[in-house]
Amino acid sequence: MSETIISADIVDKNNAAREADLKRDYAALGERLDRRGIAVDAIRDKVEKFAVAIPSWGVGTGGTRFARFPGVGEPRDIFDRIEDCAVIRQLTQATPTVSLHIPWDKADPNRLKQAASRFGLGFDAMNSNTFSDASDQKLSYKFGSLSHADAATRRQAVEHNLECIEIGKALGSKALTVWIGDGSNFPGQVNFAKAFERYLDAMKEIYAGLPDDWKLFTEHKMYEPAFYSTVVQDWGTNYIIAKELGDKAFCLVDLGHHAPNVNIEMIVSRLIQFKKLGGFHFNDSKYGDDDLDAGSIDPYRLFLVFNELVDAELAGAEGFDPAHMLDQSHNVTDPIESLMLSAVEVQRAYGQALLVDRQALQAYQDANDALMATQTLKAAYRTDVEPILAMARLNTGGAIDPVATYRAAGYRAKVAAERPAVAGGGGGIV
Ligand SMILES: [Mn+2]
Repeated sequence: MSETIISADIVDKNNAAREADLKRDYAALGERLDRRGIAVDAIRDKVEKFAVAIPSWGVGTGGTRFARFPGVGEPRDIFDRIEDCAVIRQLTQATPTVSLHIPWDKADPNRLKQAASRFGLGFDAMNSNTFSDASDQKLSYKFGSLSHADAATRRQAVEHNLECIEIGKALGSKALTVWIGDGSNFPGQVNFAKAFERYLDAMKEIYAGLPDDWKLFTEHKMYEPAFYSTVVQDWGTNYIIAKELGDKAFCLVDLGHHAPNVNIEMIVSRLIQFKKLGGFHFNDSKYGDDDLDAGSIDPYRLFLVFNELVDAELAGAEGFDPAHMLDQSHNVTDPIESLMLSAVEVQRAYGQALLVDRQALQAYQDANDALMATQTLKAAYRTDVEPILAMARLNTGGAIDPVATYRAAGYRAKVAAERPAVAGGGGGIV
């Protein structure tokens, strides 16, 4: 039995105050879904099994390009970060794993394992960092890492990624996510083809160090920190990388890493069709890589992404097992509250996508009935699945209302007293 951080009494008391209403809402929704031939309990069972990983860096306050305004009780190290992740897990029951970032989370692997298993947490994908310089680093990544013109700098970046794999092996992780900041700010600064060739050669060395049961995720990003070109710019480049490297290499889609108005759900469909969808960094954006909370700006887009995922899941697409991770930055909210709500939003999109009448949809598609086809999606999207999500949390020991319960528990005030404010600190967001 794993330990919990928020006392069970507080969770029970908060649930008891909401349980009768929830049961009525759940029964009413069940009746409505029954008329559509959908068993509410079957949807709830699937939602209960849905999981999304918390990025360790997400529990700290992020910064803007201009300033960082730390919150109170911010985690001081990875062990504090694990405790914050345990709170998110306890109240949502949707986030059983933590995704670590090296070197920010570097610590004795045995201690890390112990700290996580205390709260029943596991480790998701490892994340390497060659987009900033560590204090003890010999060569700088100012002008790139895996694609750097200098062989010794590329070697250092490769070694760092191999070290991430070694740490991950000790922790029971099964994947490495690589995102690089390499690119250029000026036309002519970098030779596109040569930089990509150097990157591919470096990635082949990393891939060679990957255990057989691991996956390698590469993350594309259109711009930032490089503002003219990036080496891994878009999903097409990412697909080429995954094809060049081999069967264990997959593309990771961060929802904020595309040009405005790009049809991300179609990219998702393509990657599924050609067996190269590795997983997601969920977040939301209005303009660029804003790293806002999942579903906060365009929840319909999140639903449409999940519509593709559920379509593949129900079709039993071979080898289809995408990793779900959050990747967001918090400047004006409590990161724990934002991460809990984002986990729930991702779960909500999954629940709504499970309600799509796929038989009807296909019939409308075949009949070229555009209006009814799109209304079929809308009917699922318009359904308020909150009672299903809340019932899934109640059934699995979570909170019917995670944020209200978290606030009632006074966790932030408690850790503010235990964790003195520190100047600066990590919190880069990729
Ligand atoms: Mn990301």
